Amino acid sequence: MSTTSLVSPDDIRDRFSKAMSAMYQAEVPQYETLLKLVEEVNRETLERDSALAERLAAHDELNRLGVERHGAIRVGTAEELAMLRRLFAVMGMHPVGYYDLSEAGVPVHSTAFRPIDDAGLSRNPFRVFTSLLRLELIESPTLRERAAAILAERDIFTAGARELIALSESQGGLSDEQADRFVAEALETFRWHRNATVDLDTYEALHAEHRLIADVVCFRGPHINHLTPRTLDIDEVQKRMPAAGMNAKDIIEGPPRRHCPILLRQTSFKALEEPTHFKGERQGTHTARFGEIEQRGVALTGKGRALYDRLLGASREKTQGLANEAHQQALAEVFAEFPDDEATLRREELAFFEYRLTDAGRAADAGHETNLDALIAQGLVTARPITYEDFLPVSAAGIFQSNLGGAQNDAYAGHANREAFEAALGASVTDELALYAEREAASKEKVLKRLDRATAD
Ligand code: OOG
Ligand code: NI
Repeated sequence: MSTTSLVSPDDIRDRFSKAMSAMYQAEVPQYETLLKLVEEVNRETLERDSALAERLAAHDELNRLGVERHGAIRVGTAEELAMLRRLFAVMGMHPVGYYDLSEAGVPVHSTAFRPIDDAGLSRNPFRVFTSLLRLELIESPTLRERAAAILAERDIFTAGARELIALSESQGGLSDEQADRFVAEALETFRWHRNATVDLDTYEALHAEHRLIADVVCFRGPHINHLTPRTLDIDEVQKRMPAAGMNAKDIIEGPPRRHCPILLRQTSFKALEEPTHFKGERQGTHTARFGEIEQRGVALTGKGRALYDRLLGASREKTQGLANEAHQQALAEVFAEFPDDEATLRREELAFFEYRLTDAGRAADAGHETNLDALIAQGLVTARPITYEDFLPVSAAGIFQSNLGGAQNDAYAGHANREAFEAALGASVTDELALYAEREAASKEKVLKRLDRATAD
């Protein structure tokens, strides 16, 4: 019998996200400025909107408002991706969703490693958007082979990280001391290295094909390229970024500002030029790392998502070339068609909700309806929007592009290949819609069972 007591994967993820945040603030001081700005706007928003403050407090959200919501990395080979899957699993983070970015002219496909269950999400929702470079989309065989050869030379994991991952797998978790060591070792994979592994000419050749290829191929590891805190008012932070010295991305990605927020809105400060040493004693710069903020709303059903995609598509022509404020206004006009009250979103099955008993519902006794609408009308049950925990491919493409100097290559488009991604990952990715649907169904069943049992009590 083992005498080691194991810490929960959620706890390891919490330690890891905090260590990543400290490391990134030290590496990219402008990110620390962004965190301060977000904190300031969040504080002012809560002071202004006491209903929001109360709702967040009731949902136990206030104490983790300051923790980062996500980060992103890009890797070069199937082996790296497969090992990352095992590394993230130690922290209760599993691959959810498949994102094809080739459609947007970026030669990668991606998933998000994230906690899946309610307890994990509410403990610390930190997730990592992880992209795999698709060398097969590089047209020049010489360049493709050169890139593959450079990548074959590196090991992005420390020996200690590899040992602790294997140990976690064999003993079913890590002890407190092992977890601390694991976090320190894992952090090394995500650290910035100012020494490139190639000479400047090689860097420039890869950069000319696509800036992202140079970013993935020319360094010792997949440096974390951004972290993203949660803001309660993304429009306000966007507005204040320039005065705080940040070069803000032109527009906020995602849906417009609404009464009932849906999905995910994001913006960022643009990637900074960082001094880089190349082999052969040459100095240069590399531009990859930025800071982002996000504001999340309710998860949409397949039907709601189809409506979102249609309206976003319809807005494209109208918003083309507009500055943020005019862009937001045009977007809002197109999205007027999307119902903006919780009752309609629920009734029309556009969004996912979690059902709970009210105090009256918990005290209820005999024979109740099994119709949820009736139970809600009677004040026995409430429906609460389920937060969207994933990403949006069009928004992700916008974030990629704003940090790649607008470069894109249409020749990459039309190459979704989920099978190849899963083969590289060594596992299948979970379907995000199925996760929300399961949560909604489970909450419905629990509520109805309880009211049913109340009749027998
Ligand atoms: C990832 C960009 C996508 C998001 O929030 O949509 C992303 C990257 O630049 O590597 O992080
Ligand atoms: Ni991001």
